[in-house]
Amino acid sequence: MESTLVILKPSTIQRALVGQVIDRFQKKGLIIAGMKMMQLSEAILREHYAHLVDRPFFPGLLESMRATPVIVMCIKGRDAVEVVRAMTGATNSRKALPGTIRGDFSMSGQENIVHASDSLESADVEIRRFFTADEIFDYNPALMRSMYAPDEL
Ligand code: IDP
Ligand code: MG
Repeated sequence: MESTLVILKPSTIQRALVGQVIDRFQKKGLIIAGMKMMQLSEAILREHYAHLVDRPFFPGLLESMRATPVIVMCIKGRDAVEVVRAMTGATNSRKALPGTIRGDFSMSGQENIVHASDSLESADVEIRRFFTADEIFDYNPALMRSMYAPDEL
């Protein structure tokens, strides 16, 4: 099973969409292996968004990601990285397809509801960036056998 990192961004907290977004992941059959609220520091955001620090919108992104605490989630499932990315939709929410989280809940390129890891490699790094080992729980819901065929587990 793969694990991936999701961040419910400050706009999701402000707009009271936390429950609806988490509901989508749970209904899909993804497992919440870790979840907590935290205030992101500039330092952790510079690391997390290292690929964007030189972009003109970066100061605005920093401010936006620090506007309120966020909710960080470690989400587990078969092919979880790809599945969660697909559920998230395109970066610019106006281009994100209807049915995706960004496509359904946002009109913005910046205020786009969730972060989701873009590869297995970044998921591993990002989960360790936001969680300590004892904050990730290794359990399987009782309904696991109804959610997957035996050869998919
Ligand atoms: P992703 O979140 O879809 O992986 P990235 O390119 O990694 O997209 O960008 C990280 C975040 O930076 C985006 O989710 C968005 O909040 C913000 N961002 C990316 N491009 C722009 C832009 O052109 N203007 C404003 N914010 C942007
Ligand atoms: Mg990204």
